[in-house]
Amino acid sequence: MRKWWKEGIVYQVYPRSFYDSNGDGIGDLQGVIEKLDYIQSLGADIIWLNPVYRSPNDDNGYDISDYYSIMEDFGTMADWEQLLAQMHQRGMKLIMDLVVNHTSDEHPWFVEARASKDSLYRDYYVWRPADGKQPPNNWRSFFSGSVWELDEQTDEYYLHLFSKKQPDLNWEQEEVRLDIYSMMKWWLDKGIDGFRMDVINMISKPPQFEDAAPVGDDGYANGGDAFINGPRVHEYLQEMNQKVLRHYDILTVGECPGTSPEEALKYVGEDRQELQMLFQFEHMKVDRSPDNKFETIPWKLTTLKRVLTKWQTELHGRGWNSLYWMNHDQPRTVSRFGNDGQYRIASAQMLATCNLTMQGTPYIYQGEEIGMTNVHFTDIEDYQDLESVNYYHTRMKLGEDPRQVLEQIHQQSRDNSRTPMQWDASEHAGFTTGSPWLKVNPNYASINVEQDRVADRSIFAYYQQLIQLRKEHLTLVYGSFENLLEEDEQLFAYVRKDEQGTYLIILNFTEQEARFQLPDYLPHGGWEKLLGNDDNYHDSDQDKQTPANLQNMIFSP
Ligand code: ISL
Ligand code: CA
Repeated sequence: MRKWWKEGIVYQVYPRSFYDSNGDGIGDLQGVIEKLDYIQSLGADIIWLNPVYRSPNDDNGYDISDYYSIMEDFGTMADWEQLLAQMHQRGMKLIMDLVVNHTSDEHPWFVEARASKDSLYRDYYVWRPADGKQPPNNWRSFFSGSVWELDEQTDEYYLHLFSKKQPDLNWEQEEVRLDIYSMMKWWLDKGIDGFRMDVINMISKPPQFEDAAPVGDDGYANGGDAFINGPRVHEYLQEMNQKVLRHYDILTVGECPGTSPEEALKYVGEDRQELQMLFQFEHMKVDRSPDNKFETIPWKLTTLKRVLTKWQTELHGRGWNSLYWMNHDQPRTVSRFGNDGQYRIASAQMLATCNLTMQGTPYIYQGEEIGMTNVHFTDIEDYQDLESVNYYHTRMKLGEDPRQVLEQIHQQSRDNSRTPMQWDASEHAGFTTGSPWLKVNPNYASINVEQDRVADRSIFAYYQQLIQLRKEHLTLVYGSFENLLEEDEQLFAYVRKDEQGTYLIILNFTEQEARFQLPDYLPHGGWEKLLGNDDNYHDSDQDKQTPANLQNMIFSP
């Protein structure tokens, strides 16, 4: 069935780093309002806004101390209402981040909860008695160290999968769930158009909290098998759907690390009444060691294609995909999957083509549309992301070489995506007139929105064409997906097809030219090139289309 949230293009705004309207060095809501023309001109019609709620900012807003207020750094509720109104006037939709696996430790619920064992809010969080000096189990937090923190006052440990300033809510407690549902309704009744749900597949933890294996050199183990897609998660989401979601025409996307297509269908299967789509992370793992996200490993195109193809085909007709190369937690797209040197522009365009010609709802992260790259801070002090900073200090304690650890951080740090948006070549890339909260990538003088606009080959303009094409050819949204070259390490070629048409997409992921052989069962000759960035291709070449050097083409017969 056709749906606005299937046909829409999402632009993700990380407000802290997008545009600073008042010179305090921090991006803000008025900054987003000022740049709505920019986002709309790209062709995006939905914005996913990272958390803007009140927060002490231990994890840049993912530690919420009041779900009903706006963070002062970002502005006021009036600013937020103005943003929503202006977006709706333009026919754009606003998706808010929903962070309900945990709150801030400064949230009044937790302040109350930790005050005494008899507090009315005690059971809003997960507590275990202190038995000697050992935490209740050996799970490692996503941000290093134990998932348990001893609360001295009541001599019990509380659970935090993320930082110790992000205590996990206890979803077993019905009052917690009902309070969350009321809060969701409150925002939906203000007129928002959906939620991106932070680590929503981790909200149900088996109460036994058994040790996990294997134990790493830091003394901890990954407890994910227990709490990822935990025992009651679907019960909770069906309840949330019944009580809240089904009463609104909204987009819902669950962030679900560690989820296979089979598991995914339990969340997004059309018969399930849970969510509409989720973010899967399998393609975010192709270049990482399974035990350590900071350990970059060489990746193969065949692996990436296998993962993407599996999601395309297994969800087809049964659930809906979301498509992305990056977000605020991931390295920059061109640096990771393309080439951020000589072929930066060609590869940014090629990767854009891939993201925008598969089945699912495409997400574009701020700066991706101008080919922004990873940053290489040489001093750990320049990194702000607590995941990177904690990792660094943990590895230092284990006696590792600081240069090597910094090199790992260069590749995989979340700050790669969080450096300020590069608007122009003026100081601080035109992001702020003040001093930015996180240093601007030094390459801003050559990579910025202004520069891209006047360049011979504009990435932004290419995105515009691509989005236009997708909107005009709905087969690119709804059609089936067939991977043509499973074993090829250079080309990703696939066919999108339905009653309306057939489309052939050829992408070269390498720096070398590649030869594409049309399979016999596809028409030979008569293909029209709709879009592409390979200037060397001529229509007379029909059977030997050769996308060169990280370039790509889209054809239709
Ligand atoms: O497990 C991962 C990828 O395989 C992680 O990147 C995981 O997705 C991430 O740590 C969860 O992210 C979300 O919740 C965090 C917050 O810091 C991130 O910014 C947010 O996107 C805690 O709220
Ligand atoms: Ca500001």
